[in-house]
Amino acid sequence: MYRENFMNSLREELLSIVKDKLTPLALSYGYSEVPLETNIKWRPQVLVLGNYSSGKSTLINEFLGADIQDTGQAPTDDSFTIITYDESAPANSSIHVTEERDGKFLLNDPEYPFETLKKHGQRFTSHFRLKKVNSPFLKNLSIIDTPGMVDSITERDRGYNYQEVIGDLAQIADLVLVLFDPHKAGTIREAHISLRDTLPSRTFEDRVLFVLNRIDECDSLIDLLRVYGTLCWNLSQITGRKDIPMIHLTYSSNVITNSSNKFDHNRSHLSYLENQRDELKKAVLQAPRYRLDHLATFVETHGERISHLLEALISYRKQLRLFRIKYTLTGIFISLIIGNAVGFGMIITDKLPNIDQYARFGGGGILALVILFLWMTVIKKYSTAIFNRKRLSDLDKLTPLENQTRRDSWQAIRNVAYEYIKKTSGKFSLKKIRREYQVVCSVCERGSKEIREALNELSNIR
Ligand SMILES: Nc1nc2c(ncn2[C@@H]2O[C@H](COP(=O)(O)OP(=O)(O)O)[C@@H](O)[C@H]2O)c(=O)[nH]1
Ligand SMILES: [Mg+2]
Repeated sequence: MYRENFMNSLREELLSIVKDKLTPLALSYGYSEVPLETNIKWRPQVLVLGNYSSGKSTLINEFLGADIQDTGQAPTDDSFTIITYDESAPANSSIHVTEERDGKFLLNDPEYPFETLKKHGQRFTSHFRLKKVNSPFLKNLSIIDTPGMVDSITERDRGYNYQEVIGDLAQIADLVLVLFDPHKAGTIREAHISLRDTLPSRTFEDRVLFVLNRIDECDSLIDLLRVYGTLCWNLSQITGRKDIPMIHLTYSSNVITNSSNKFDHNRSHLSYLENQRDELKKAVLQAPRYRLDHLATFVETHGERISHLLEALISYRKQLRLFRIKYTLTGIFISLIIGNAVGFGMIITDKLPNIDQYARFGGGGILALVILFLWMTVIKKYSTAIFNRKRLSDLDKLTPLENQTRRDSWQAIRNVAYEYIKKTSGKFSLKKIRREYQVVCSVCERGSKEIREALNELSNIR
């Protein structure tokens, strides 16, 4: 209970940092079109991915304790289903779907974090739905069941970009389960590419759990080891890493007790792996804890990027200020030279003899003022436009990019900086932006340190 309260208050605190400190800046500088907290304000979420028939829905049904999702050998269910808790349902009633909603509702209700998925179009909307279930398993998390990956189905057949949808959902999710089955241990490229491209690289390993499911279908222990080896090999080929990620080996005992022909195999080794299902269940129930890590990384990543953006804008604004000072001084200098030259010229050459000396000198002064006026209005506008054009064409000079982290964050915000400078032509207050920069820096430095300390403290609480 104490641990739960601690986690809730930490979660609230992190959300309020995002809401109060980062979102106002993200919106005003065009870093994001929707409040940053849109995707993370809801319950912790577990995304279940995998080939079709790898047993995603069966596994989910087992977690929930009832047949909530359709299952079957053929690719039956081609929808993305959000399965969430129904608090209003009586606790003692049998586990069942208490309410169903369609994609249109789900994408438009601000209570849910799926607003950003609207862009995937009508076909996606009709393959997106919500089920409310009164299963206690869902008390602190929601599950997203997905249609399986089928190599023969192209994006055009689906009518929406599957990989992009997976990528967007993975960003929202706190934990991603990737399921394989012994028959198709090699076809994981599609899922992996979406995950790799969308999850920040440093969170990838923490957030993704690989599961080799349906291991009861391996004829023997040797067969299982062969399949496991193939999967490891494929994973290392795709991830480009030599170390092998943890792979949970599991199967659904409900299914094998229901199908008699499975008893032919020599499956004595399965008894050693019996506990794996529970381990996996435990790991999934950790989703609220992953949510905190996710939030902490979210604060760090966005804080870092926004501070980088402000830093670039400050650097641009300073260069513009220097340009303006130099420009004004040059204008004063030129107008004084020309005014004086004309004044003295008229005196020396003794042109206009009926006008006295002071008036001739005054004439030079007026000419100087006219030149300065033109310099500071028409010519200034033109020169500033040239200055801006030059800066925009060489934007990378605005910020030092000494290491990969800096280059990555610059990549994420370069375009935002470009659009903001273009839109404002540099008419923004240096003082204000400096103040905002201080705020974000304090979030990045002090905030994230305190968050990590709190997370460490949390792992010490039983
Ligand atoms: N033998 C065996 N069959 C399973 C297991 N899990 C699921 N199945 C069967 O595999 C088929 C596909 O399962 P389903 O959950 O619909 O897969 P999904 O397409 O990934 O959602 C169904 O007929 C299940 O009964 C398992 O662990 N062992
Ligand atoms: Mg399914």
